[in-house]
Amino acid sequence: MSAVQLFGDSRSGNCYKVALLLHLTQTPFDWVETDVMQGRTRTTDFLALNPNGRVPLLLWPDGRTLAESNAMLLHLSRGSSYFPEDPWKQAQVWQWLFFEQYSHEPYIAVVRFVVCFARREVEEAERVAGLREKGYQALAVMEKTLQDSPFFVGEQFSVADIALYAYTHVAEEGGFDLKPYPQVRNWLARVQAQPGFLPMGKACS
Ligand SMILES: N[C@@H](CCC(=O)N[C@@H](CS)C(=O)NCC(=O)O)C(=O)O
Repeated sequence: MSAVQLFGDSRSGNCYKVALLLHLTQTPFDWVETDVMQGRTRTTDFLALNPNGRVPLLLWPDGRTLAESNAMLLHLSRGSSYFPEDPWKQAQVWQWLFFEQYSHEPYIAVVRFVVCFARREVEEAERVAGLREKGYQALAVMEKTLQDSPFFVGEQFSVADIALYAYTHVAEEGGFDLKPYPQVRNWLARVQAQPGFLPMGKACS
């Protein structure tokens, strides 16, 4: 039986976080490169799989699909060490996954996209400045949290860390300065030191 397929753009942190978890859990999968800049998520074939027209997307051999990177992290981490057993800790994981999608990714990832891929930093200077300010607010929340614990949910490296790592470790590609965030930088190194860690290819120069 063939493996689950992960449709993703290799420059995308949302796609990388799913590949990283699959790699850490040694789950076989086939990566299907789907170039968002070429509109590959907006073709009729892709929209039939995900009407929301976005990657990542998981497609199982029996035809089931799952969209939304953090839903994938939750589903794929069940029963593994990357998702805690304790219900309170599970709620804390959800808290950080929602934080990532509402208060972090829309700023840190979007600035990186505008600067690095769309290359419109000059044309969209005002928008970028506003997004950067919100991105720095997210980094400040992370810095404060990591003063008290090595990972986002205590001592255990979890999918909360994987979700937040994806765009934080490439924040500098969007012009964010991580020097004033020593706890965040130490945490990035702790994530990179996890056994089985898979780096994301350098996407932007
Ligand atoms: N909330 C979604 C966001 C997915 C998303 O924005 N994907 C981008 C790439 S990172 C995309 O597919 N963009 C192509 C498009 O909108 O056409 C998730 O976490 O999976």
